[in-house]
Amino acid sequence: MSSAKRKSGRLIIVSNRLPVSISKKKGKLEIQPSPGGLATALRALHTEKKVVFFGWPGYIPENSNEHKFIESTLREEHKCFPVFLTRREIDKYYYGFANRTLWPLFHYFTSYCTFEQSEWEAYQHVNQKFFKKIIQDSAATDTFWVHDYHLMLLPHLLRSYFPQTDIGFFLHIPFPSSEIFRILPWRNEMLEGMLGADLVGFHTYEYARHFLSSVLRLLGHENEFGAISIEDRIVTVDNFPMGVDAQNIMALLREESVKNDIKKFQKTVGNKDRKVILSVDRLDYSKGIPHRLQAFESFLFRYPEWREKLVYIMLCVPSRTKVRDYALLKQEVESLVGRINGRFGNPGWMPVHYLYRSFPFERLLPLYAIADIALVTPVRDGMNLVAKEYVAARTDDSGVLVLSGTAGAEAELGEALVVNVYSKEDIVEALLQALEMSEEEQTRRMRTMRQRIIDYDIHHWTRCFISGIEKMRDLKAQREHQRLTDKWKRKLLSDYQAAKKRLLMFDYDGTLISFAKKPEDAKPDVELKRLLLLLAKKRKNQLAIVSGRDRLTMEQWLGDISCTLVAEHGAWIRVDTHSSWKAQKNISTEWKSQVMPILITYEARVPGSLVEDKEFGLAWHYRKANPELGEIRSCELFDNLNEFLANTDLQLTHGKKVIEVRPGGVNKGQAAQNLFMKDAYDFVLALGDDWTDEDLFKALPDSGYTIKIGYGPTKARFFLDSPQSCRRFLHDLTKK
Ligand code: ADQ
Repeated sequence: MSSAKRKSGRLIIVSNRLPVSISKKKGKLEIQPSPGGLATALRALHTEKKVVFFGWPGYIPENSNEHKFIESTLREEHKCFPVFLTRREIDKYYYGFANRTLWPLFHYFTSYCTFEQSEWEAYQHVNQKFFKKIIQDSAATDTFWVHDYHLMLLPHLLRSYFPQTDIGFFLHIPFPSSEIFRILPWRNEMLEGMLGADLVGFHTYEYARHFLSSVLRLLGHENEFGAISIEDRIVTVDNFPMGVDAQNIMALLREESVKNDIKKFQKTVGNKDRKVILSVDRLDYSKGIPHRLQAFESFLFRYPEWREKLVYIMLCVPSRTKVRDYALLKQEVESLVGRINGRFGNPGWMPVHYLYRSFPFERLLPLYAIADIALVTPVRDGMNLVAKEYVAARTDDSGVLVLSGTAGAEAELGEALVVNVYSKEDIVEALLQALEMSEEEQTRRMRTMRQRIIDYDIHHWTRCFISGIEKMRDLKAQREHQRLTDKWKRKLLSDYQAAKKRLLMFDYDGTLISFAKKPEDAKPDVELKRLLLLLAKKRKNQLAIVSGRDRLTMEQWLGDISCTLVAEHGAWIRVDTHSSWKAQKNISTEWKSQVMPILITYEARVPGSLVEDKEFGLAWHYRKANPELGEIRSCELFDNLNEFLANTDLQLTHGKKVIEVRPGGVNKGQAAQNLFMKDAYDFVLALGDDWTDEDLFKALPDSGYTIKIGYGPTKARFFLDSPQSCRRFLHDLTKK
């Protein structure tokens, strides 16, 4: 059983708003479900045991009695721990930084962004406030799942208080490209905040990619298949497309009251002579409402034969009404609706039915059920649950979804009619296509989408994310097990002391010395030379430096130490100071003239990169290049060379910021084995950082001490976190 399954703490969900909200009507406090996509998701978790929620209840208590009453009612009846905010905090943090800075920026509306120092300070302060409230009522054994752009600093705050605790973060809105993100003056703080989590989730692969690219460019952290090593932790970044509660939607559709509403609507708005087009949104500029209305107007103008044969029901739920841009949007939408109805309507037909209010979900469903077309055309949307709810509600597989390509949902709903919301033409033609679509084609498209929505529903989403956190927990436990703790270090040193003959094999770059921008700058310093000389001098020790470097450099830098030098990953060996270099086998170098021009092309294309010409190998280094360009080009070069070298016995490796080509059969493992066979060693130690050192670790017996410097998957028995820790460890060895 994984450690995850054994864990006994609670799951703590933290979001700006609780799944329920408080309001006061006629002097009486009322509790209602909160609006919006995130609240919908949280409600699905509500029934889970051992889940509790922290968030703002949407209300400012008028006195301490109300405060106490709300606190105890929410806690006891709804598993909710309210974080109360003041009017000023709501203005500056919620309406300010969250909704005038982050929301527009992350949705690519840069011209709507404000960058106010006081709002940023309020954002930091409220994240702190959440943190302080949470730690009062939680423990290190709990698992934390923090949601959305309001609380991006919280994972880091929790991490500094609970270093080992499991923390997940999910962003419900898009993560923009790094070109956009880096406009934010406090960009590094935001990234560091998110990276406090073990698992960072997004709706789509694209958002995850954008995030990884910002982390690389701004903080310099590389990733390997979405795993970022930060000091002694690993943060995994992945995509978890959120679903809807499809089973619940289908069950509600079977309820009498919903069926009655469907019948009623069929008689009034949608009958067989009149098609229904539906849209459901929060009134937000990211939802593309004016674009859609303008396209609808063009449609009525261009295709007069459709007038009176359709009706557009446009539901808008009020949102962020205190933000100026939202108030302006409301005016714009209302004036467009008025214009269309005035221009095309008549006493018996109103083209647009505009409803500006929130509906209980049971009242929304009949509309999904009767709508022939759902027109979901956000300009930019993290996911868009409305599109998925519509599909889930089409239990007879009829209906057409028109969906913009800039909604996250598009990645999963390719059978929809996908439009570019900025092209009026596109929407007009998609509307026509939808209205004229045959029943067979509707069924074909809808059935596929519906099955997907059923399979990948909201429960699947929560399960996947939580099991992602559990995997991280297991990984942490495994890494903890591999840490070279003081206890293990004592055991190693005592075995070292007791041994009669010891073989010590050390990689050079990234192990004995930190990486330098240029390979020639990583010369051994005085301290390193002293440590190596001391270790080599001990009678019982056989010291070997096993490197990918060329033999000339090794000779110049380390030639005076009485040890074995292995160069070019094992192609060359110099047994001791009195011997000369020997090639391990008869190696041809004819291939180099063919590979070199390819590497030179990349050297020219990637400023800062350079080609190293070794005797038996060639390497292209890109440590000094722009990290992102280097990563992209290195993958491209690797693919090119892979094909080019397919039928040769050359081997291609992608190490740390380097791509190398060298003859087959030459590797550090082979070299280690040759050394190991030479004598009867009763203590073997290997230190390395790169994956070329994995060959070395694999070649050694299980009783050997193998230590990886840095983190990441490894065959080594232990970890040390950096070349600096490695130095300290060498000091300890010299003292024995
Ligand atoms: P939202 O921007 O709120 O969510 P969306 O995903 O479409 O957008 O969710 C809206 C939810 O509100 C739906 O469940 C819908 O049924 C409900 N709703 C909309 N209009 C309503 C009305 N008039 N009355 C009642 N209910 C209404 C944010 C992100 C999205 C992301 C979600 C979830 O902006 O991109 O999909 O979070 O991660």
